[in-house]
Amino acid sequence: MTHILHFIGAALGCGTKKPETLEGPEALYHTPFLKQLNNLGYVTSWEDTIVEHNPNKIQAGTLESLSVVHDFNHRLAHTVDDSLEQSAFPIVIGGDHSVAIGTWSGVIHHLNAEGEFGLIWLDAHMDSHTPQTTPSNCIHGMPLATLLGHGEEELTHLISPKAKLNPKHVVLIGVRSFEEGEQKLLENLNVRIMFQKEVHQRGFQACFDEALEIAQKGTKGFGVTLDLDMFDPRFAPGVGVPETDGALPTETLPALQGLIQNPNFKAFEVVELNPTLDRDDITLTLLQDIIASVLQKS
Ligand SMILES: [Mn+2]
Repeated sequence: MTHILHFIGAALGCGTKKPETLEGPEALYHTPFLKQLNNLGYVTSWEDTIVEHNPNKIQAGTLESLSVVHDFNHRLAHTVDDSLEQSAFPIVIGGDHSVAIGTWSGVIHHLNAEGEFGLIWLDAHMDSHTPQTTPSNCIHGMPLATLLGHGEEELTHLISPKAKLNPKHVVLIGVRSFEEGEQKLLENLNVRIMFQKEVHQRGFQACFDEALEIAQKGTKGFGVTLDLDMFDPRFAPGVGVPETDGALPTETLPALQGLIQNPNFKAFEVVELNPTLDRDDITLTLLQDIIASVLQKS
């Protein structure tokens, strides 16, 4: 099967206090990576880069940036929807993690799968705050709660007023830094959380296999959103909120290998590359290795 890959840059940084995160997509764009993928037999294009519009110069990492995040995600959701309409496989490159609101709202809308879509959330954090529980006011700490239907209507009602995700089809892997308010929300919703401690005990492969089952059972498809801060900072220094004791690429990448061949897998997203914090392109190179693993054909 020939896959048409649409890379979509999601250049948003106002969901974090380190807005240079919006430079992530451009860093990948300027590498020869897409050309190399064409040589692997893919039909690849950099479809578009959605760029943050902030005409009133609202400060990044505040709740006031909600309108900027809303406008951005509205455009991103339609771009992702268009890609799927063309039978392409969207690969979204962030940008801060609040771009997940647009990516998955677009995918779920396209599949008419509100409440019937699986999402695997790979992250050091829970990203499940609401404006009422957030200690930081950063919207990149809220996208999972938003997709579950909790938070400001301006974002939870993006594209449609329905909650995009049903908690029973959602899994987090790699969590090791979180606050009480978001933990309470996820626990009340019975979302399966695999803390990094569990990953250390069982191995990433076993955890990911279980996540695949949860995300596919009773759904119309599933997606994976990968926050580069899931990794130990030794392997991914170029992120805004690094957390020690993270995942190892040598363990994670083999589990992701060939995922593209699963017909239920509908889109992939990698976020939080901050090139200004990277060292020797370590994180940019890891980002390419991750995508290459997912796309590897057996
Ligand atoms: Mn995140």
